[in-house]
Amino acid sequence: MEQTMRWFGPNDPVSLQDIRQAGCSGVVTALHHIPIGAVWTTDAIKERKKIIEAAGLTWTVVESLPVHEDIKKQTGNYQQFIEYYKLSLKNLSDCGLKVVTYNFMPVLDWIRTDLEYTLHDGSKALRFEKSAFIAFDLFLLKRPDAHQDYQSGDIDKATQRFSAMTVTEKSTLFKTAMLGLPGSDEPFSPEEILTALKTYEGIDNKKLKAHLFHFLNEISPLAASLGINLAIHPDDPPYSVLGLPRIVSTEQDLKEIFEAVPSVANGLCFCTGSLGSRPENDLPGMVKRLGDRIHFLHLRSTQRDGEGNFYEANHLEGDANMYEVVKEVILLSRNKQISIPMRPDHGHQMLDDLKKSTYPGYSAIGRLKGLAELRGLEMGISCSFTETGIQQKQD
Ligand code: CS2
Ligand code: MN
Repeated sequence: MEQTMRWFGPNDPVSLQDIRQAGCSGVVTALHHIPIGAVWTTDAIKERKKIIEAAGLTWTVVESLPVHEDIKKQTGNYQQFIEYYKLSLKNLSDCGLKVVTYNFMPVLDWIRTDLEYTLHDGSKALRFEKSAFIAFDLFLLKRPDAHQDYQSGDIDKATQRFSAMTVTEKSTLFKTAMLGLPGSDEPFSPEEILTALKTYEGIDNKKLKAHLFHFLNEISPLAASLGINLAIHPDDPPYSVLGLPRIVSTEQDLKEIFEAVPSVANGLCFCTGSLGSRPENDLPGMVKRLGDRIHFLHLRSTQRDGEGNFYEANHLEGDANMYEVVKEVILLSRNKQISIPMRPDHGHQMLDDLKKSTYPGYSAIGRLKGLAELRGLEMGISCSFTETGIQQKQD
């Protein structure tokens, strides 16, 4: 695996020097200052590339080239936005970029209810708590008809949970749930969210899938001809939230996406954290079966409970069987003679970083720890394979 870390650009409190010292050869970044939908010019791309290379690193993966909401809904000038997307891909390829990550989640990216969930050792993790989220939806956002999406037992639990919260806890929950987009510290306002949610009325999973397939049919041939691999990021969490459709949550979803556009350029960012918070997703099996389309890896683990809650665990602990995942990745890499870019996706806020303010999940030390553990795991498995003469992928 090629080791990388995410860098949010020149305003990121974690520097390129930090990332280099963590042992990375590459960074994963995006031009967050360019409005969603606008073309990334070669000048802007080159400028960013120059900064990264001056620090002795490579810009390995674009994360993300965001997809405009009009493309997801097929409203307004969506065909024009698809053309802009193609232009950005062409410009990225002209500058030597080869892997482009994106997602197709309506309105919001990831959702958590707690950014400071304190673990037994005092470090902090991101957490999703079902009752708190339902309480947010029903009593803070006050989404019309939200109660129809929940079972009465869950509503009772959320009601109790909410009445036990202090005013400060309510306001923190509100800000956290509305954060939505990594790379921005600007939460949405409730009015903005409610208006955006309304624009998805009439768009169910089937329709959103058709819109994704149209988009992929448009961009994949170009990506293939440019030598760019597209990597769709799964939904986080991998199920419907706030009544919105979600279509990149299961192995079946991914199979349909790959069948709809058979080109290998139409691929996946295999995020074990997002997919792993849904118990039926068999992560090592998915690497085995979908391996040809995996162009980028996000490695992290979540710890679920039986109640629909999860928190982000240490990279080698929690529910993801990281040993089996990394073993499958190594077999895949040997078989295909490639090195897939990987980054530790999130890390705990710990040690000196507890005093600092960074993008949620993206402090330096927790990610460094995750990366170091994953790198050790990879080396151990690789060496044991070499000793036992395992070279090729098994059935
Ligand atoms: C990331 C995603 O921070 C994260 O959880 O893994 O937000 C990811 O960058 C996007 O969904 C990709 O478009
Ligand atoms: Mn991820």
